[in-house]
Amino acid sequence: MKKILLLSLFLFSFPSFAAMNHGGMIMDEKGMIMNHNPDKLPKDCTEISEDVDITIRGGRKFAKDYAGKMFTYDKRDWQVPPCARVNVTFINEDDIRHQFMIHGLPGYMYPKGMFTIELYGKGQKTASFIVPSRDYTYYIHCEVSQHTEKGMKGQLKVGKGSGDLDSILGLTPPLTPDLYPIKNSHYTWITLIFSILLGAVFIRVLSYFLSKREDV
Ligand SMILES: [Cu+2]
Repeated sequence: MKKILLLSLFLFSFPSFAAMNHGGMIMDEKGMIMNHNPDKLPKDCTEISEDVDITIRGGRKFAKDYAGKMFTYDKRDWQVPPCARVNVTFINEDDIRHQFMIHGLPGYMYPKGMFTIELYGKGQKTASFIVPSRDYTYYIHCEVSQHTEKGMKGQLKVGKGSGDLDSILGLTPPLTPDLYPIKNSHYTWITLIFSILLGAVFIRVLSYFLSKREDV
């Protein structure tokens, strides 16, 4: 009886006991949060300077104005003060998996320097991370295969940041742009002249037959 009481106390002490918490990972049937950190301060911060709430949407529809791109976020550039607590609400508007993944955070607090919110389909999740004090530009992306290349990339500047990252839609050009060069040889010119001549002959023949019809 005592054991059951203890067990139920243990279970109900968690707000969501259906979700599993493995180390820095919180998972359920809708998605996953990695390295949620609402209170642990980076070594170089004495206190949380500010709470910054960010709502970010991800999906196909936000990329429709960008040629050759398929997915992106509704906004791709943020700036927060040093030592801010960033509360991210990530909304996935697609029926496929998307992530909000930020890299370069201190490894002693965030394993592999990452903080991630992942949604397996339409839905939303909120989690927090606290940024260090130095001016730096953090890389944000969706790691699902080809999604970064197809437009799902952004940046978060802490303080003044450390410059802009490349290939952010509407902000910076790609490092290696897609090029489709056409190699013109003398065959190109021969084909072009031949096509023009053929077109001229066709027009002459057509006008001849039309004038004959008018004569009748
Ligand atoms: Cu994605």
